[in-house]
Amino acid sequence: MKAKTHASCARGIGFALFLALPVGQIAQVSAAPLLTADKVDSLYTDNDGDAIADVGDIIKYTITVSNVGDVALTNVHIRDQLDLNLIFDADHNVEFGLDSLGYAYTANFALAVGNNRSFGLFVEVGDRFLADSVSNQASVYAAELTASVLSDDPDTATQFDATVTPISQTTIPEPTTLALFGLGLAGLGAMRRRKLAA
Ligand SMILES: [Ca+2]
Ligand SMILES: [Ca+2]
Repeated sequence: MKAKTHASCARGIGFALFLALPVGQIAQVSAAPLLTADKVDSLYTDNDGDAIADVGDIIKYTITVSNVGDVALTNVHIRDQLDLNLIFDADHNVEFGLDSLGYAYTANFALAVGNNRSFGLFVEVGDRFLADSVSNQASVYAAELTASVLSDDPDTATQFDATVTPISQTTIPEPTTLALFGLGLAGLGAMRRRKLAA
């Protein structure tokens, strides 16, 4: 007769333990890592004082990550792909870096059960903005989670939705820009005159 393998012995012992355990212990709920991320926009610098973000103004996103599960979270970090017309504000950002793919990101951090942590992300509205709003959404990762979690705009009822910021369309070129534009035209005219004279 063939001898029992170690694996089959282990299975047998395991089955015996399963039978011996009280029902309450068998039904024990497993640990559930869980986090949420709120993303709120605000106008940090409003150059023309119109209370709307427009070219040159700085938007501050405040992203708050909360550990709402029953497991301590490690290697938590935020990644946020910026709209092409938003400029990462190197002067104000201290908690976010920018990678070569255009993602703003935080360093890894730990988050105990029930704790939260907020981060400020500063972006400047670029001068090629054609839309009347800009939409941004962050993703949050943790070693204990099998998938990333999308941020939510807490100002709207929809869950896990992007944060949408209105952008003003009434940007008037500054006098210096107009003056340079005029000089450029004058220079082109002079070049053309020189070519005709040659
Ligand atoms: Ca403004
Ligand atoms: Ca929402």
